[in-house]
Amino acid sequence: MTWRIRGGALSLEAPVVMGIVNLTPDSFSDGGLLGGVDAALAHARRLVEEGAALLDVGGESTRPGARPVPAAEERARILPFVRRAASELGVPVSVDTRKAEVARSALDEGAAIVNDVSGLAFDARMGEVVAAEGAGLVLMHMRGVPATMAELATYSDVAAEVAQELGAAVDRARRVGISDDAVVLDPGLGFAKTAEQSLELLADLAPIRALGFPVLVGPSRKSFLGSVLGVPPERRVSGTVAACVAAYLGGARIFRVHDVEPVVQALAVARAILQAGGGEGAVATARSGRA
Ligand code: HH2
Repeated sequence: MTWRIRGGALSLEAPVVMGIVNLTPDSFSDGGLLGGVDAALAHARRLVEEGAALLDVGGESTRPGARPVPAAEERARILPFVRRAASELGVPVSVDTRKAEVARSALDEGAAIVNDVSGLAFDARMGEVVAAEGAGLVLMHMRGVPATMAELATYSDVAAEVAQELGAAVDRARRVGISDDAVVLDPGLGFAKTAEQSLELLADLAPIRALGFPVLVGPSRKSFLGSVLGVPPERRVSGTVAACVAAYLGGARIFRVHDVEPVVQALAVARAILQAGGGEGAVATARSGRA
């Protein structure tokens, strides 16, 4: 089980934690916390020491109602970091962007993965950039854009409809020649989903897994955890850990989080328990009713 990314492949035998580096002034939980490139690199280095096997760098907040950022500004925010992170930190760098020209510049600077929260629906040229560069690709599910997505959270069966719409994103990727082994799917927790719908998706990843791609989840500090816990983002670490473990038991392989060490430790213990009980995958298979 591997994920083909630019310049190599990443093993997904064990759960993979992707550490978040937000170079934005306005992200919902950590906006503006990282100052210059040196501070961002020090933060990223700590995430790698804590066990992040990947880093995901973003220069545009996608929280509900966030202000869109022009491509030139997004590039200026992330490129100096991408350049140094890709050469100095020893783990693949993913760029969290919906814009083809930002993705292309980041890949030129050494990034290996494009994390497109629009699932190739925002920028018609994005797929060609990913295909031409042989980058890994995260196709996340959302509807609309951050300004409108909250109004689009209407589903009769959220797990089935998200899987169907991710299937359409896979078709977009295939049409431009992106190979299946470069693709990872993400239900898009909190994106055009109510808190209940995000919880429902975590409870039932089987329809998405049935598409046949590795699954990534991004529950980190999100408001659906706040709706359960009644605490602000910085106090949602334990909730994030619980969501990651639940998703792992449901078959997810990659976990996009701010708080790397607690998630790495929790997943290592969950994996050890699964192995002690007869092998990884046993719980996910039993829960999906296909045992
Ligand atoms: N969530 C956020 C941003 N990018 N990418 C993927 N693949 N999956 C996610 O769930 C996801 C994502 C939102 O979180 P964050 O980066 O912390 O906040 P902001 O968008 O405000 O920068």
